[in-house]
Amino acid sequence: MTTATIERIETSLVDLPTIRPHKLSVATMHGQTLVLVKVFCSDGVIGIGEGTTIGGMAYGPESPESMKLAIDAYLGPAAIGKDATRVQELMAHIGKLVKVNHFSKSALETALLDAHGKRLGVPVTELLGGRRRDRLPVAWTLASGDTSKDIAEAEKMLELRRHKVFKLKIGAKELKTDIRHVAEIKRAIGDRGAVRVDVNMAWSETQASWAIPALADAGCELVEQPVASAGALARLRRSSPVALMADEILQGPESAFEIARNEGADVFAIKIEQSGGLFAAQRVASIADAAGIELYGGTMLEGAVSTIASAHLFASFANLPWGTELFGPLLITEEILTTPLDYSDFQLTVPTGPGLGIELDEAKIRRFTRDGLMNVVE
Ligand code: MUC
Ligand code: MG
Repeated sequence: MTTATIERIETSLVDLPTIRPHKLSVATMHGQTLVLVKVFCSDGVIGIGEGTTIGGMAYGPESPESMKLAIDAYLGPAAIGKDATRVQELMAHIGKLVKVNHFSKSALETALLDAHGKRLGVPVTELLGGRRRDRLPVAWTLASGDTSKDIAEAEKMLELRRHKVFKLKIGAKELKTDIRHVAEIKRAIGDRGAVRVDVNMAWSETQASWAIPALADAGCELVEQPVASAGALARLRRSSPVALMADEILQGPESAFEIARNEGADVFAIKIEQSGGLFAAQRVASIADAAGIELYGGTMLEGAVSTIASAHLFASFANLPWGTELFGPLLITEEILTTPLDYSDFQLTVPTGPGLGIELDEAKIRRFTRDGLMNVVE
């Protein structure tokens, strides 16, 4: 077995514009900030990782700035000098020193796995048990805030053969307005595509119990996180005519176990960042499998690095009946890789090279790095 220690960790914030405003019930995004993490090892191997969130602190407790600070001041120093070939052991050590901070841990763990895959000459999927599929179905989120613009966007995606599953962001408007919006889009798409919604916890239980059957009548096949409370989601599930998916309440293996125990969701939106990293997300998937809960590969609107880290994990899942929403890089105006990802025929190809199997366009990254600053921990 090769030996290598961690010598240096660099972090930077990369601010990238989005192709259009992206409207969720919690925030409207005009850009996305990637927290890029580079881990430099004593054997010359460099691993890259990424953290993102949505709308600053509107979605969850971590922001890009707080992730960078957590890595610079705590996770990074705890990793310096440690064995880079024992990723699980190192992340367990960091877990004792740093509570929660799931997104920051995911960014660092991704970089460690990328480095270790490069070191061993194998894709990250192989470090996670092995690949079961080479391509992943990818849904697209319609969130322009305007029904006719969303229909035009869906038509374009169908014509390009890039996406045929559409997730609609609702919850910011009146219930009836939102339901009309969903019905009009489904009517326009017909059998050419599927429609799902994500409410991002905006509704009360009584609002949701009225709206969910109406969404089902409109042709919506899945409702994601309609309410904030896990208990309310479990109660709604008992009479829901469509599948209900947990997202925000799914914060790693312990929460997954609680939701499963309470029969609180039909589907889990698994996210590597929200779970606390790829290994934690893998444990969430195992709990779901054991409980008969179906899987969906979620996103934190990640850039190419964390999107591909997620893709390596999702490619290893035994069951992935609801596909993925790994479209984050397509929402960003800039290509940050030397070789763009392959999105075609409604799917994303999982790279086959060592580690994540991708390479950053460093000149492009430098151009969008905030204040030209890169922090170094050594
Ligand atoms: C979420 O809540 O699922 C995923 C797609 C999208 O547009 O927002 C994200 C976050
Ligand atoms: Mg969601």
